[in-house]
Amino acid sequence: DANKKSQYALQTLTTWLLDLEREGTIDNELATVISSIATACKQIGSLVNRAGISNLTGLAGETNVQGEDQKKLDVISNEVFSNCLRQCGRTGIIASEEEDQPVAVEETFSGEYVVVFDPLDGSSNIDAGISVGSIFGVYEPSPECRIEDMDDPEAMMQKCVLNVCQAGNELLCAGYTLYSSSTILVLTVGKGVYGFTLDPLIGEFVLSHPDIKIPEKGKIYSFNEGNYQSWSKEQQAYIDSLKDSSQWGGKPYSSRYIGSLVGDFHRTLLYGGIYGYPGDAKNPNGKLRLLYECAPMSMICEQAGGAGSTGFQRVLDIVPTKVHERQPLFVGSKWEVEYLESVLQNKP
Ligand code: AHM
Ligand code: MG
Repeated sequence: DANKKSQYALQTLTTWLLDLEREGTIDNELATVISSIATACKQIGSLVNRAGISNLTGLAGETNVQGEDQKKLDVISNEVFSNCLRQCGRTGIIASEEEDQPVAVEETFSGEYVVVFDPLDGSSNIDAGISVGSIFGVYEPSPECRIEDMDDPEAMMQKCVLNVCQAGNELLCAGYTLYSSSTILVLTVGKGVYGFTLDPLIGEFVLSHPDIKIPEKGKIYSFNEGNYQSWSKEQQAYIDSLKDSSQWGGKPYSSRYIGSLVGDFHRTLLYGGIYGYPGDAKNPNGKLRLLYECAPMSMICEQAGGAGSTGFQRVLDIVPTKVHERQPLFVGSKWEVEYLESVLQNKP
C-alpha cells in the first residue's frame, strides 16, 4: 500500500520545508534561501572535518603544494556561504561578520531576502579540533537595494546598511549549525525550534530534535570567568550567587565554557541554564555582535520558551545602529535570565 507509512520514512530538512510551504508558513522563495544555507553548512562542515588534514598541505596564509595561497577557514567559509546565497537567486542583500559592509547581490531575480550571518564562529578553536558553528538570520525581502540602480555606490551602501539594521523581532528565520561530533542544524521560522542532524551517508539533514523546549530552569552557567575582575559588581554578585551552594539546596551551579558560542548555546538550549557574555570595564558592550550572533540566538531561545536579554533590555527589541554593533548577551532558561536581570538592575 503506497500510502502506508514505511519504516524507512525520514523527515528531512527538505520535506520539512515543503510541509511548511504547503501549510503557508513560509513561501517557496524563503524555503529556497534556507535550503541554500543548509548546502553552505554541509560544505563548511566537510571543510571543518578535514581541517587538520588539509593543513598538512600548507598552513593557512602560506602556499600549498599546488602553489595556491591557502586561505583561513573563516575566509573560505564566508566565500562558501556567500556563493550559496548568490546562486540561489533569492537573496537581495547579505551582511557577514567577515565583510566590512553589507553587499547587494547581483544574481538575484526574485525574493530579495536580507540575510545576515557569521559563517564560522569560534574559529580560534579549530586548530584544537573543538566545535565551531555558523549562525544566520533572514529578514523580509527588500527591493530597495537593486544593483541595477547603482549609479551612486555610496548612497546604495547607505541603503543596504539601513535595510540590514533591523530589530531581531523582524527576523523571519534564525538558525545555527554546530560542527561537532555530529553536524546539527537548528532552525526557527517563528513556530518553534527544530533540530536536524546531518546523516553523512545520505548527505541529508534529518529531523532529530522536533520542537525543542529549553528547561524552565537549569543547573549550568557558561561565562568567560577570566573577565571577572573587569565585570560590574552586580555581574560579579550574580556569578558569586550561582556558586553559593547554600542558595541552591547544597549544590552550586556547574560551570561549562567552550568559548565557541554555537556549542555553548546548543548545550544551554538542550540542558537549560544560562550563557552570558557581559560588558566589562574595557568593552561596555561585551564582544558579541547583535545582528548575526545575539539576535538569531535570542529568537531561537525565545521560540524554545527561554529568554534573550542584555541584562536591561530584550535583545530582539534593539534596532542596530550599525552593522557590526556589539551588545551584552544573556540567553537561556527563563528563570536564570530573569534572575540575572533582577541582580544587574538591583531589584532583588
Ligand atoms: P569570533 O566571532 O571572533 O569567533 O568570536 C566569537 C566567539 C564566540 O564564539 C564565543 O562565545 C566568544 O567569542 C568567546 O570569547 P572569549 O574568548 O572572550 O571568551
Ligand atoms: Mg562570531
